[in-house]
Amino acid sequence: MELPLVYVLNGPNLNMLGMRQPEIYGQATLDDVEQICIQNAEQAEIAIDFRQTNDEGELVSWIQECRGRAKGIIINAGAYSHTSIAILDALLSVELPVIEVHISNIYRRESFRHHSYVSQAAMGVICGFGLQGYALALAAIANLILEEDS
Ligand code: CA2
Repeated sequence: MELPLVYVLNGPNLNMLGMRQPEIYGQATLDDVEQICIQNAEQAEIAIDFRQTNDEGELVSWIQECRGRAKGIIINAGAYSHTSIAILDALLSVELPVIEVHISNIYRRESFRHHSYVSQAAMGVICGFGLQGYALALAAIANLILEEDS
């Protein structure tokens, strides 16, 4: 039986994880994030497509690509979360369950990070739990997909 596919999309500067600002984002790298996702997807019996881009348009294209292919989207859109109506529109257009993740607690940071356009398209938001947020998001989306299919 084919496992349901979930896209795990990461936005700008997340490729820099582990290289700078460890006091905010920790020591782990994006490869470590991917490994956590692979392990937790296996446990949750879902397949994942894990990607990162610094390009807003590419994120929009990847979200559009999910239509008819994926059962859900986990997205850390990085700083585009706070600015991008294009990403919000793409997420709304695909009509899939979306979970938003942020490594840091965006509400304990600068006020410009307190609003996220992505949240408007999300079933739920996980922030402030570091890389563990991706594991939590995978468990949550697996449940949502199970509920939808039953
Ligand atoms: O906390 C998160 O996951 C964020 O989405 C990370 C974004 C930030 O703009 C959001 O407000 C919250 C930043 C991506 C990581 O940027 C780095 C920059 C330098 C070194 C390491 C990471």
